[in-house]
Amino acid sequence: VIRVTINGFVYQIPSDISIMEACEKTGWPLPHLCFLKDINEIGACRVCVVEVEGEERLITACNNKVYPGMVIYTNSPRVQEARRINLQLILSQHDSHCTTCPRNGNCALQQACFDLGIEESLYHKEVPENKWPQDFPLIREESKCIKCLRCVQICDKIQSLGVWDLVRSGGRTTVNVSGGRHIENADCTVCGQCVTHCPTGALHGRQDRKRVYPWEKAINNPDIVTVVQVAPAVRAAWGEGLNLSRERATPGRLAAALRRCGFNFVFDTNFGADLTVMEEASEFLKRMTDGQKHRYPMFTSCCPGWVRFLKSQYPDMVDDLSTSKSPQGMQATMTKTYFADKIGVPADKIFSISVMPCLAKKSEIAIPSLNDAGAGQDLDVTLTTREMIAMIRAQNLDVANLPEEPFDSPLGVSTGAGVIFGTTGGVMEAALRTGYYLAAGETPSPDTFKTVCRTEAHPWGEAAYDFAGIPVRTAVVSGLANTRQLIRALRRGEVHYDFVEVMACPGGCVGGGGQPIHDGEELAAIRGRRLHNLDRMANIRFSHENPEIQRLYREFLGEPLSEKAERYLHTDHHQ
Ligand code: HC0
Ligand code: SF4
Repeated sequence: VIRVTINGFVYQIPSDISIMEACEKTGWPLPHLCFLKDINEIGACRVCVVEVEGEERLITACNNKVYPGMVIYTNSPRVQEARRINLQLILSQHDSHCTTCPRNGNCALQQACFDLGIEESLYHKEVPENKWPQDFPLIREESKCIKCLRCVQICDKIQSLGVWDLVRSGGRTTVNVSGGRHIENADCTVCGQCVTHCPTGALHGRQDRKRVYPWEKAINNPDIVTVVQVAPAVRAAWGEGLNLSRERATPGRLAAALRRCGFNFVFDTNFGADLTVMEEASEFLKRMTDGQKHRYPMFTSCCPGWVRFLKSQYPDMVDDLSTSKSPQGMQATMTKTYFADKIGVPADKIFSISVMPCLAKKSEIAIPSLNDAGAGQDLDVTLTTREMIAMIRAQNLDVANLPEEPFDSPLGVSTGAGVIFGTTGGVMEAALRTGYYLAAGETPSPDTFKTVCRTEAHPWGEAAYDFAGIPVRTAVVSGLANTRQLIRALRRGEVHYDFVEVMACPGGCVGGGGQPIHDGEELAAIRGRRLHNLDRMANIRFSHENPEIQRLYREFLGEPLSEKAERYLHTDHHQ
């Protein structure tokens, strides 16, 4: 413990922490744009500068440590003036058309300028026009980039991909796709972690709301039936963007809000998750008993960021991906086959939309081999949680006081197993619950397969079980740098598993690239707990006990892995 003085007050603080941390701990948080704890501590934006007695120059707080007896001023006139000048320099290269920016109202630069009383941009010059391909799900606007390098570091350190890099030099230095590549050829997984860590609107998702509205196109078109499905992780975060308390932001209120946006049917991707469990657990058991020796485990395939990663980084392992489609994909195909038959509407008159916490899902729906219903794409549009929030806001609804309503049936009834898909380890836990039942013929306690947290030894979690005489070794990982370590260990033969769940985004979909953004604050763990609570409160906690799933097999699919199930619910990842 050391003694420091901040703004005239004396504090005892731990030694060996940064000035930034010391100020935060003592109630003097500093403004910053580029700082991301443990990931980007480079002092590039110079907005966190402080004055330190005895030092001639102002010092960046994020990458300098405290020392005993240090005397710090966080808000002196000199500090304030320097911050304003630094912001003016950033603004000189920034396209400040805030009203049409996707980050309007949620932008660290906008906030810092407002807080520091910047009323006009002093040195503004025209910024270059955007040349980015507008059909890619992830969009970069050079004119909004403040060169904070967060995207470079997130992609490199957390996702091990290095899609972004600094290019050009001097005053023309900026960030772009590394190695002079085009984004389409840069092995980008479209996980969107760069988007959720960008302080401004320089990186954002492709906006697809205009494909659902204007109204005459899909919503309110009397010739078209609109169907929306909502992913598990969306319910854990949607309230954040609408200022709803946790108690108010229930799945039932979300269903009610979507109904008032004009969708004819509001379905739950959790139903699709239950269906994925049925197929994937059956596929896994078949693999475990097929008499063949498998060098690698079976990998889950529901995260399109992870699937893109495997295809580009380790193409020889693609055969070890589960052939089961993602819940989004299964739900979509059932919507335009089974459900279309039920309501007597041809598939090409159904406009099907999903709301996902994810950007990569926007690319998943365009993969030809996932479209099996025979009427164009099984899903027409995928919106992110952020786009859905904007859509609800556009209705001017009093969301907090909406009644809670059920999802529509038959693709809206789901279980606690489905809802935990949205958080790391949940797919595995849900699949093991049903897998055990299928193998042993008896239902275990739903809490038997709580995932083991990652250990000191590995950046992934592992657990082993006995399925009526079949030993089952499992691992769970999220974040692609962690995943790369796991895959290297598998390839070197250091670890052996039978079934592995991978999610590209740290914490799973709850931390997905389409979720509400809280500058630098990681909410995946809190949102994950919300999903586990929903599971605990659910009446049914096993996918195979979902009555609507049982009915779907009875009326349409036969049984898991039947010829029909293979045709509609499985895919060939090589296509
Ligand atoms: Fe996910 Fe999913 S859990 S990938 O994260 O499996 O996006 O929430 O919808 O499809 O269910 C995302 C979330 C999903 C799918 C589900 C899976
Ligand atoms: Fe998308 Fe979820 Fe995968 Fe992230 S973890 S890329 S949000 S599916």
